[in-house]
Amino acid sequence: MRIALIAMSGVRAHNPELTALGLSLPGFVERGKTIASLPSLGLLTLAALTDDRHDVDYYEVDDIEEMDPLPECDLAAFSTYTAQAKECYALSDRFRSAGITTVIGGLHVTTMPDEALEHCDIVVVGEGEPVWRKVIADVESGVAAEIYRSDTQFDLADAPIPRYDLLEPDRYNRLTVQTQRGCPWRCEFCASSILLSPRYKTKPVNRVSAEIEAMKKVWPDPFVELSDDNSFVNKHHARDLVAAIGAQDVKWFTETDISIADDPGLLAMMSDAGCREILVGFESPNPAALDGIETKKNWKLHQVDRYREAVSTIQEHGIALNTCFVLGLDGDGPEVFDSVARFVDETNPFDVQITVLTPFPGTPLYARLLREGRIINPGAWELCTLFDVNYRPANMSVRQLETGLVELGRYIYSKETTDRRRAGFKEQIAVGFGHDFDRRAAS
Ligand code: B12
Repeated sequence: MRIALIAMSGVRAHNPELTALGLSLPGFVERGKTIASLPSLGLLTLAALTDDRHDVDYYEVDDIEEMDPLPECDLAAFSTYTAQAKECYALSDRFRSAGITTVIGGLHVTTMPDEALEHCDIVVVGEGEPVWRKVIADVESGVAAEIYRSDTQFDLADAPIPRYDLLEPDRYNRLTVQTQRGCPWRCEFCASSILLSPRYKTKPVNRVSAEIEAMKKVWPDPFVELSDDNSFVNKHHARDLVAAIGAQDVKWFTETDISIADDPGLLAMMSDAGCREILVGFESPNPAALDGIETKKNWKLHQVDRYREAVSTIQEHGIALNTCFVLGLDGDGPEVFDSVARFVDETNPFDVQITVLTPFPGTPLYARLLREGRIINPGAWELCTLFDVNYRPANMSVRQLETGLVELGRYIYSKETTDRRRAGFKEQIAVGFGHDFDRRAAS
């Protein structure tokens, strides 16, 4: 069979003020360019599980109109997140009209399989690895079911090496490797790999090394983004992982939680091993807003007192920190915009990410807000961009949240504030690295 693997691969924001701001402010543009150039690791992974008998082509689609004519294939396999789900459906409809069988997988359809089935022949719910070969075999023999569920948890020790060779490396400024799925914390709003793997699980480090080596065959000196949700939960595994990545001599980025600041030994190892930046969800500087967002142990509430110290501890190790804030949490009112600005001014994280609370389908947040009648337009998946407001905040108006996001963005991403923050970061590196700091800051 000829199989077209099609990644919905755009970045989206519908709020026109924010889009205009994004066009003019370096902070948004830089991050936008970085993330917009990531390939679909899910599809590259499935490609690796596809028997050589089949021909596999990999496509990324930002504008569905541009996929004209449709590629010739027997099976079109789509991967999408929520924001582009409707675009994915429209494209799948076109393939079906052309008589081509379609299958959709990924986080969105995992939570909305019946909706997806209105637009495709087959939906895969959950992790793709356990069922992908069966899907292909059943399509080939004409007996495919409508829904395949990967009920058994996939063991990452069996992870195949993603087919990086299908990529044109010039199109990307970084490539991804995944070292774990799931997260021990249960943040109410999280719509990430926890939807696929309720259990926290890690990939053996020798597999991670093998994947980076495969990546280096197509891009000898890659910048690696770990597409993890929380890389360093198990600090023993973390040490092995960091040592293995360090042996690959690459620069890398990952996402983790604030407990990393408790482990200066690990931070030092990460710094030596080429870690250039980590992203950590701070969510809000305000304890009242953090209360209850981590639904298991209220863990995030108990971290807030050490937020400030954590920023300097991490950055003194020469690792840039991207502090992420979620605006519009139930415990935050309009004062949150000033609080975030103040926190950022006083602590100087290298990067700051501000997004609005977003009820993604499949999350406890979505269920709660729906129950409370606070979702403005249920099913408006195109607004699940992290920048568009589609719910009624508890302690401010929708307009206040929209305006507050834009104004805070205007402040945080202005050249002046960015330069000041980055100068502060350099000073923090100097604390950690003394006279070596120019070399460190430049690398
Ligand atoms: C890389 C990435 C991107 C890349 C995506 C590249 C691509 N085309 O896949 C880019 C930059 C394009 C991107 C864009 C966006 N992203 Co993004 N992104 C990520 C990131 C960092 C890593 C994802 C990843 O690589 N996962 C690893 C792979 C292996 O997992 P997977 O894709 O889920 O695939 C597995 C299964 O889902 C399944 N599967 C997936 N597809 C298919 C297809 C078939 C046929 C089958 C059988 C199985 C299958 O099998 C795979 C293996 O088990 C995550 C955050 C994170 N740390 O995970 C956010 C994340 C996925 N992004 C998110 C968001 C919000 C966005 C944007 C809306 C941002 C914006 N404003 O534009 C857009 C949406 C684009 C869209 N298509 O809707 C959210 C999505 C939440 C949701 N449920 O929708 C996440 C979780 C981050 C967050 N803060 O919550 N993103």
